[in-house]
Amino acid sequence: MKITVLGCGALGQVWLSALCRQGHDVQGWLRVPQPFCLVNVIDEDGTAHNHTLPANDPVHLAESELLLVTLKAWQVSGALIPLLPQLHPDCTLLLLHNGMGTQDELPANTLPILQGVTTHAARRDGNTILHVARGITHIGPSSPRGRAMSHLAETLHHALPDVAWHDAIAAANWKKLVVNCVINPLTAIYGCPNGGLTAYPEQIERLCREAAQVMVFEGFHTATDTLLAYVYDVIERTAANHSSMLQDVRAQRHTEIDYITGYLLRRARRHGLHLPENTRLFEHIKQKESEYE
Ligand code: KPL
Repeated sequence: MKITVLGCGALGQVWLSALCRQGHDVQGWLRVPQPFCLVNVIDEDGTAHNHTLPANDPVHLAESELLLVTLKAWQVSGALIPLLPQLHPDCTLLLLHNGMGTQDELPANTLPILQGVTTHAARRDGNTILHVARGITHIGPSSPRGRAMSHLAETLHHALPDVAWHDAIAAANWKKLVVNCVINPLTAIYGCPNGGLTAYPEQIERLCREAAQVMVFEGFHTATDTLLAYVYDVIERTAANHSSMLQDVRAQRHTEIDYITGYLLRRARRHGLHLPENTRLFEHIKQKESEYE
């Protein structure tokens, strides 16, 4: 299958390497155009995979059947909008990032669009990408034509298992959004690994209570306790991780807060809900970003 991966960061390189090893015709697409991209991934079992792959080839892009977008949420619309006119009308877009709301920033189009969330963990170490934990990628349709693309789950699963297809992906997206609303800002504020958050049970409970209220208004069947159990499960499974927001704040990078807590607050406002605890965290992270030198 002909595939372009937009965003060659840690997760993008893990996918490029996995798809290439599976025999797919893949290229990377970088912000600053390059003829090649170097992919160096070390799997969690220590196996190294080095590839030199084509990059930024407009013919490859125009013939791609899948555009896999692994950028940070705040980079998506800026990078994707100029590419949309160059895509084949049947090219499927798969958006794989933390947070929600990027699709609202895209112009109306008729492409099949899929949205996904993943629990694979990868991080950069110099010029190498460490694939530190295998996980599950949940994907599903978020445009009418996306519904006919379930076969892609199988294709992607063969390259980088596990991939699960969900006809109703919104519920999985919201659960991951809640996890990110709790873990990401709190770890960035307290400067601790995910496991350190067990010291803040009251705050976690308030955050989940507020998120549950919004989810119920959005039409999902959930409750504070269900979300709490899910959040604690992720905290436990990723106890040693440094969340992406903690890493962003430490490196003085733009965070994904606008698409995580910011998205939750925007949806809450539409339902006339006020979320004091989430608002406080949102403002705290915005304050931190404004203090970067
Ligand atoms: O998605 C994550 C992130 O760090 O962005 C979690 C699930 C919190 C894992 O660290």
